[in-house]
Amino acid sequence: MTALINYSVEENIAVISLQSPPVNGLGQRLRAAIFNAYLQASKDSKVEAIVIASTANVFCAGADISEFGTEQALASPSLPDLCHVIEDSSKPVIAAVNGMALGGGFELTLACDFIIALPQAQFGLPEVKLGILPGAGGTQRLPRIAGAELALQMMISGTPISAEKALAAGIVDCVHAGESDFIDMAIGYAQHLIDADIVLRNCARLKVDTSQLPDNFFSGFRASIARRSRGFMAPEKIIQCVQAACELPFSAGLQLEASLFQECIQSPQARAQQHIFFAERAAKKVPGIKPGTASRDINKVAVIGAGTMGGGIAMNFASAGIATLILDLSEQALERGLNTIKSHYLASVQKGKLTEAQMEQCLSKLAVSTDYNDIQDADLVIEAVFEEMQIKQRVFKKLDEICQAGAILATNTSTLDVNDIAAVTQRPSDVIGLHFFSPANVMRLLEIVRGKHTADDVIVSMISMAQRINKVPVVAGVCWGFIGNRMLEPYAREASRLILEGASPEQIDNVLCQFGMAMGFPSMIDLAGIDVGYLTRQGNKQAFYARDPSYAAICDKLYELGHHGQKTARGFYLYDGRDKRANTQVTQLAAQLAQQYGIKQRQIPDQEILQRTLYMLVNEGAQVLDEGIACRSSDIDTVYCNGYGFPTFRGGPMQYADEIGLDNILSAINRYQIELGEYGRQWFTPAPLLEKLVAEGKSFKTYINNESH
Ligand code: 3H9
Repeated sequence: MTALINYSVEENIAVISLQSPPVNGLGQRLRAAIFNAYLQASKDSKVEAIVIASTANVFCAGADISEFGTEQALASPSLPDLCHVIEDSSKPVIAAVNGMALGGGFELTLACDFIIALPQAQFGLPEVKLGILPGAGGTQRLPRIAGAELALQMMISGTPISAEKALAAGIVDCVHAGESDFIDMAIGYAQHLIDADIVLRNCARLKVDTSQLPDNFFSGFRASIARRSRGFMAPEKIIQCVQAACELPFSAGLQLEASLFQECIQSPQARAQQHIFFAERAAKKVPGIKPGTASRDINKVAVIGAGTMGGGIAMNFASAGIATLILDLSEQALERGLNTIKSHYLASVQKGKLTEAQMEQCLSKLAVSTDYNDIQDADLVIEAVFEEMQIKQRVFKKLDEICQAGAILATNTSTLDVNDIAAVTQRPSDVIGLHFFSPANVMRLLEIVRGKHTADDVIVSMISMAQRINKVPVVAGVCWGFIGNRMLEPYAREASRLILEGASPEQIDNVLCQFGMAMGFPSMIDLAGIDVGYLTRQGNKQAFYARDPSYAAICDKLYELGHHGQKTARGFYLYDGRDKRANTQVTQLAAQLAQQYGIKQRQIPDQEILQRTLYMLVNEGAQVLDEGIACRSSDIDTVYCNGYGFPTFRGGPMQYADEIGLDNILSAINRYQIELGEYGRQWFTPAPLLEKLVAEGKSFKTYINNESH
C-alpha cells in the first residue's frame, strides 16, 4: 500500500506532502497520516516550522464524500479535531497550495497560520452543493479572516475563488509567481517567518469585522438568495453559522456549526445531493466500453441548421474556442441565426459574465455557409434541422456523401430513431445522437444516444467533447424520446389529464413547484412550445391516442387554436412578455373536453397531483432501466436534475423513489389503477422491474442493467 503522505525534514522545516489520489480526499486514513506526521514534527525539537503541501495537481478536495454515512467519517481524528490541533500549534504551520483547495481541504488551510499559493490555486467551500455546510470550522474561520460578506458568498454559491482574489481578500498571504520550485519557495517562506518571529494566527482570538455591515445584512442576504435557494436546507443553516461567527465567541460558533452540520448531513437532501455528485461522475463511464478507448480529435465542428437550436448548439463550441461552421439553406436564415447568437453574447456582456474581448473571441470562432462542400473537413457534424424523419434522413444522405472519413455525424433529434437515421448512410458506426436541451447554450445536460452500430470510440469522443463544452453527458439507448422525453411523456399525460379532471394549470404548477420542480408541466410546456409537444407526440401517435382518445386532449386543443405558449402569448397562461396570468379559457376548454370524453370533473387533492405525475415518471424510469435504455438509475437522475428542472435536493426521480420507498410507489400505482376506473386500468400498470425490486426488498440504486443500450 502506498503511503498517503510524504514526510520529510529539510534542515529545520518539516514538509507534509499529501499524496492520496485522485484528489487527496480527507478520508480517515489520510487524516490519521497527517495527524501523525504533524505530531512527529511538533515533537521533533529540530523542526521549527511545518509546511503542508500536495504532490498531486489538486491540493485537497476536502472530506472524502464516499465516507459520509459510514463509521469512517466519524473515526478519529475527525477533520474538525485535526484543524484544531493544527491551529493550536506552537510552531508556524504553512499551507502551500498548488491547486484546488476545496471544502475540508480549504478549511485545513484556514487552520494554518499562513497560506501561500501558486497562481493557478483556487479556494472554495462547495459543501452547499452536497446539501451540507463547511463542518471543519470553515463557517467560523473564514468570516474572521475574510469578512462575513465574502465568506457567505463563497459558502452559498459554492464557487471557488482564484489565488489572486484570495490574496486580495487576505485569505492568502503570498502568491508565488516565480520560476523556482514551489516547495523550495514554501521552505524559504517558512524560514523567513521563523527568522522574523511573526505572531501566529489563531481564529479563537479574532473577531469578525462587522463595522461595514448594514444592520439588515443577514435579512437582506436571505432575501437576495431566496429564489435560487428555494427548497434547499443548507443555505439557511450556513447563514445561521455565519451570523453566529459575527455574534458569538469562536467556541460557541464551532458548537453551532457542528450541530447544524449533523442536521444537514443526516438529511435526505444531503443524501440526494451527494448521490447526484457521484451520479454525474458515474455517467461518464459506460459499461462495456474499455477504459482507455482513444477518442477522435475534434478541431472543427459543423452545425446544420441556423435555427434556435442550431444557433445555441454552435455557441457551445464557439465559447469553448472550437472553430464552428453553421450551415443553412439561405443567407437570410444564416443572418437571422447569427444575429440571435450575437444578441445572446451581448446579453452576457451586459450581465458582466463575459468581457467584450471574450465575446469577440467567441464570435471569431463562428463561420457560416450555404454550401455543403464547406463542411467536408469537419470532424463533428451536428444536424439540428426540423424534427421530421424524412428531412433528417435527407440531410444524413448528403452528409454521408460529403464528409471526410472518420467524421462523427450526430443528430440532435429529441425523439426520432437514431438507427433509422444512421441506416441511410454507409457509415452507421460514425452516427450518434446528441440531444441538446433548449436553450442549448445554457442547459447543462447532453443526452448521447448510442445507436445499434455506433462505434465505442465515437461514444468516448462525445463524452469527452461534452466535458470540453461544459455539459453533463449521459449515454442513452435508442427508443422514442430516449431517457428524458420518454419519461416525460407519462408525466405530461397525467398533468394534462388532471386538467380535464378538474385541476387548474395553476394548481398543478403550485404542487410541482412546492415539491421543488423548477416549474410545473403547464408552465414548462408553455415555455418549450405547445406546438413542439404536439409534434413529438405525432412520432408515436399509435401508442398514445389509440389507447386513450382523451390523451393530451387539452394540449392538442390549444395547439389547434394556435395557442402555442409563450411564443404566441397564449397557452396554459396568458403572457405579457414573460409575465403570466391565468387563462380562464383553459378551464372552459377543459370542462368541454371532459364532457366530450365522459370525464367527471372534481376537486383534485394536491397529493394526487404529485403522486400521479411523479410516480408515473418513476414507473417509466423503471421501464427505461429494465429495457437498458439507461444502464443505471443514477443516469436517469442525472438527466432529470440537469435537463428537466428536477430538484437536486431530491436527487432525481429514482433517488426520490428510493428515499420514499419503492413499496409505497408500487402500492399507490396499484391503488390508482383501481380508483381511476377505465383510465387507471389503461395507464396505471406497474413496471415489472418496480414489482421485482419491491418483491426482493431492493432499491433502484442497487440495480445495474448489464445488457444496457
Ligand atoms: C467537506 O469537505 C466537508 C467538510 O466541510 C466537513 C467535514 C467534517 N471525496 O470530479 P472528478 C472523486 S465535503 C471523495 O471527476 P475533476 C470523484 O468521485 C467535500 N471522492 O475530477 C472521482 O472519482 P471517480 C467538499 C472525490 O478533475 C475522482 O475523485 N469538496 C472527492 O474533474 C475525480 O473527480 C467538494 O465538494 C471527494 N471530496 O475535478 C469537492 N472529490 O474517478 C468535490 C472528487 O471514481 N470534488 N472525488 O469517478 C470536486 O469538485 C472535483 O472532484 C475536483 C476535481 C474539482 C476536486
